[in-house]
Amino acid sequence: MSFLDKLKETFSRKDDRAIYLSGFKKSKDSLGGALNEMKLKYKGVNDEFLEQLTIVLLEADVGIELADMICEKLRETSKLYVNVTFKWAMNFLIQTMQEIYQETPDKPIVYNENGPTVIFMEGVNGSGKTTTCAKLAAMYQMQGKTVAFAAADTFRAGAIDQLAEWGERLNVPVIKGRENGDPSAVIVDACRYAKEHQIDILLCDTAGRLQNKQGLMNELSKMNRVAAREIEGAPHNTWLVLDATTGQNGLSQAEIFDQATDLSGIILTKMDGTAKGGIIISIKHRLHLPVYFIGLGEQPQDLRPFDLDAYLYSISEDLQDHVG
Ligand SMILES: Nc1nc2c(ncn2[C@@H]2O[C@H](COP(=O)(O)OP(=O)(O)OP(=O)(O)O)[C@@H](O)[C@H]2O)c(=O)[nH]1
Ligand SMILES: [Mg+2]
Repeated sequence: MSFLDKLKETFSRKDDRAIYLSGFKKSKDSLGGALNEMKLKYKGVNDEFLEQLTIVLLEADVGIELADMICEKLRETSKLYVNVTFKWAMNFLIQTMQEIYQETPDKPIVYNENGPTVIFMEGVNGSGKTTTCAKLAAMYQMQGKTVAFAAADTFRAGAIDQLAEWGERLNVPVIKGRENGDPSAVIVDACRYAKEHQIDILLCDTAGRLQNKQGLMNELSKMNRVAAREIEGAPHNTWLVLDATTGQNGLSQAEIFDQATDLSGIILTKMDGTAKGGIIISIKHRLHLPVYFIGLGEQPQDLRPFDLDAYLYSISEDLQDHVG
């Protein structure tokens, strides 16, 4: 049984497959569609085929380093066979993408058994941190957990009110400080509130400034220190919220934040507007950070867990019917 056939079989047995697949409609149409078109244009794995494949992978935001690596591997391996079919090449491609993502195991989300679980949301301006706080709150509430928000973005005018509005809509308490005040003070207050009120999940919205790396590092390390002082092991998770539409720039953002703080995972937002899901593979390869969730819109229910098989299946679904 080929890799694609196996992927199809395991994925068709998965519960809630529609939920997992819904985030990759654009990737399916765009990357899957572009690969499909290649079948009609090229015979075998030759230079033109590999050149076109590189372009298609770059358009999906896999990044130049990985696109070259995948194509080189495909070129070398194809030399071992006399007759290389399109189906073989597609199996090799999708399997290689899976292998790259799985080079390092995904770390599971950490939950604190003995009190509130503290989650820091970080990322550049406009990436979707505040909206993602609302989405995560709705998800955890659905799971029967109690949630609170820490409005630790004291930097941008209006940021506190934006989170407070979500708090009101979702019935989530919001711990606020003064605008332009010290965000670490908000973290301290929020941790204390969470302990006193038996809150399960404390979501901390932070300011997304990247202009000054040293400033960012100092601010984040102070917030880390004070959280750890209040609640053992806090922050238990530090997630980078990344706008999928920013392309390979997202990779350098992830690198800077990863140097400034100890990131534990990624949330990729705005996947409803782009087919650039390939960044998932390049971030995992470069920084060993898993994607936990993807954002698919502006409402609290527009969050989905990320599933690698769903992504790979979406890209290859149409290929399965056509390849011969
Ligand atoms: N289409 C779409 N829009 C999103 C998604 N996530 C966030 N947005 C929108 O992106 C814009 C910025 O989102 P915010 O949550 O305010 O981003 P932020 O990172 O908190 O921004 P700052 O507070 O300025 O640092 C808003 O208009 C959101 O509605 C998503 O998954 N899909
Ligand atoms: Mg915000």
